[in-house]
Amino acid sequence: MNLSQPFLEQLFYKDWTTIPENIAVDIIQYDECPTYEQFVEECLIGNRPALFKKTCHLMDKWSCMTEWLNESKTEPNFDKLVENYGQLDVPVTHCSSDAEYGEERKSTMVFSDYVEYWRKNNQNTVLYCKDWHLINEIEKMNKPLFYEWPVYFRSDWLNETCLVDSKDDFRFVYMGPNTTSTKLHMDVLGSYSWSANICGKKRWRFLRPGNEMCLVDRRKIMTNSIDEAKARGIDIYPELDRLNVIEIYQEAGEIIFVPSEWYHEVDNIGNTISINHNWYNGFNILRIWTHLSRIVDQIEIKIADCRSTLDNWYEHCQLILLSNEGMNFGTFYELLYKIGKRRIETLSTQKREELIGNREHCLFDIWIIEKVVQLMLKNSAFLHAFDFDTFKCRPKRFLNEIRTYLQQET
Ligand SMILES: O=C(O)CCC(=O)C(=O)O
Ligand SMILES: [Fe+2]
Repeated sequence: MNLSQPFLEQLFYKDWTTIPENIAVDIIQYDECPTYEQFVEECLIGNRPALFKKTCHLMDKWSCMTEWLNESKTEPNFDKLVENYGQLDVPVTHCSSDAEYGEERKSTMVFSDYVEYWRKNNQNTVLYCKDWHLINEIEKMNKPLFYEWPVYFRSDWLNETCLVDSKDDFRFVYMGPNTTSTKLHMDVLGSYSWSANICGKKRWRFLRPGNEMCLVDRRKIMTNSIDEAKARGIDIYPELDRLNVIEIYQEAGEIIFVPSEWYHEVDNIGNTISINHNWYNGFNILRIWTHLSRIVDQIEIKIADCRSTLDNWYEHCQLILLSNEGMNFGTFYELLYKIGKRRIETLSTQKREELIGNREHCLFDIWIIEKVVQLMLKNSAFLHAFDFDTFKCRPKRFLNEIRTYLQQET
């Protein structure tokens, strides 16, 4: 995660306040590992999808690539999986064509029962074991991890704060038979995600931000299936002819990077196992903030009629935001505060020679947090909904702390 001083200076000069349109429409394919800075530039800041091919060797040393698979490394080793994790409870989604994304039937199964279902796999139901917090469970049991967090995705404020606070994190394992799938969706809060395929094949279909509007029907409802919209045709989806689907197949041993706010649909081909993280960091934090504030604007419009009857109307909007998205402006601010404090702490306590390039990354993180908090203080919903004295540190005081720190360090 090393950034050089010249790269950091470039970041300081960049215009971060306008979010650029995604012009590029293709997926970057890396045959060799890019440098961290190249990935930051092309994918994190460029907000473009990428595929790390097998020749990058990112997953070669992961123990799950041998332990979870049969000898020829093509199929799951069901016996071994049951031996390792059989007694654990796992979340299971019932894939069906009619439910909306996120509204499919969900249940919990004991993993050994799930594997029994999977092995037979002759039922009509298609059960997908997804969003399984296996990594967290393994850590709690103090067992060694079965994968390594690739350096490209390690600047991760979301999981960093979840882990510090021992909250449910966003590191998942997905397992399922042929035809299990994830419907068209954007990741939570417009976060990035990455997905590493252990076995089987995934067909990914991406839409660049904004292009999902072509899948909105005349009643203003968006479909959750690209194929279904195509089958219904232009009479129902008036902008369908502008739809631009970017398709890619991900093989075992390959990693996909999903940028912020790109809708995507995923189909599994064959027995498929993958590891996936959702995350955000300094490079998309302004997008996350803009995304959150856009959702609040929509909530405000929806409940505008209660404005005169509710004296804590702004607070009410934030409560809705928290329950719908798992985050509101208050918890978002606290996250920024936590990361900012941690970076200042790291810079002040670690020896310079230990930090090397990481010093620049910490400085960038603090610098961009200052930008976001500054924007937050211009948002009337933030100013009205919260009593800043209930925060660990009032935003203006926090800004002063950051500014003083940056002045002395840069
Ligand atoms: O693999 C899947 O089924 C879905 C993965 C996904 O949506 C993601 O990684 O963002
Ligand atoms: Fe996703």
